[in-house]
Amino acid sequence: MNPNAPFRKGATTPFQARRRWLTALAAGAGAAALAGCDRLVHDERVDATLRSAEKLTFASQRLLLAQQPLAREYGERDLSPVFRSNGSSRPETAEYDALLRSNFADYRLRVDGLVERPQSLSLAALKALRTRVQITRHDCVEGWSAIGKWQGVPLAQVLDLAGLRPGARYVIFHCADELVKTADGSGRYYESIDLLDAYHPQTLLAYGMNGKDLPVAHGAPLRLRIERQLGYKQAKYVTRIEVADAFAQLGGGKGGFWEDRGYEWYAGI
Ligand SMILES: Nc1nc2c(c(=O)[nH]1)N[C@H]1C(S)=C(S)[C@@H](COP(=O)(O)O)O[C@H]1N2
Ligand SMILES: [Mo]
Repeated sequence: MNPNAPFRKGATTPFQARRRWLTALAAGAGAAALAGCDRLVHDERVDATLRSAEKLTFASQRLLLAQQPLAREYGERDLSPVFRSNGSSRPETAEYDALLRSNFADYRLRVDGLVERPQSLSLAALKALRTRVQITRHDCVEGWSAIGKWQGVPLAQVLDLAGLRPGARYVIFHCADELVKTADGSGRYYESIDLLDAYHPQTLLAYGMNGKDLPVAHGAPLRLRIERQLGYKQAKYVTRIEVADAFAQLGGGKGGFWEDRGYEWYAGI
């Protein structure tokens, strides 16, 4: 069995599980279209036709994208000799300084919101969960790329620990840094993704980079890797994960620090 398979509960095949789940996600609107897609989806010509059909719902389009789910993975020899840091390179708060001094022994990842069992996880607890290593290319919207090796726990594992409650649709990442210094904290970095990307097998909470602990400049002790989207979605310095039914209530209402400043929420590569 593929240990990275996102759906492996009971006797249900991954395909059935995904269909049921996506059908629920479509909340009725796209359900009819989805039922049709399931029968046709293995035919590439049909895929192409469907992809171009404007009347498809968002959920059905995501079902098609799920047919080519993995971002490309590379080999050790492809690793970039230099992987630059971008945005914040160190949160400038007393709390973060204290965490750094203890080498993150006192760090806790909070998981709350629409979950059955809110969590407060130490780095050791996160490292004790299933681990995954992947070598992928990071693409920043500013026009640079770099290939790095990431080690971390699949976000799906952490979400399963907490257990999603009905109504859960988004996973919001709260970060320790303020990219823009403000009096009211509105410059704090945050991001959000939907459940399809949250349960993607390459979506990790990474604590390791290129075979070492995640460096401060790259988001220590924990950062998101979501490999089919652009650099600004890869939230660094994650301190809290909130499961929610919406993100309009947060920040500028667009789902992320850069989204609030005009960037796309879905930053597909
Ligand atoms: N918390 C936080 N996460 C962040 C940023 C940031 O400034 N703060 N910058 C984003 C951008 S635009 C990019 S390209 C990547 C850069 O990751 P790196 O520093 O590991 O290269 O982090 C993203 N995640
Ligand atoms: Mo970026």
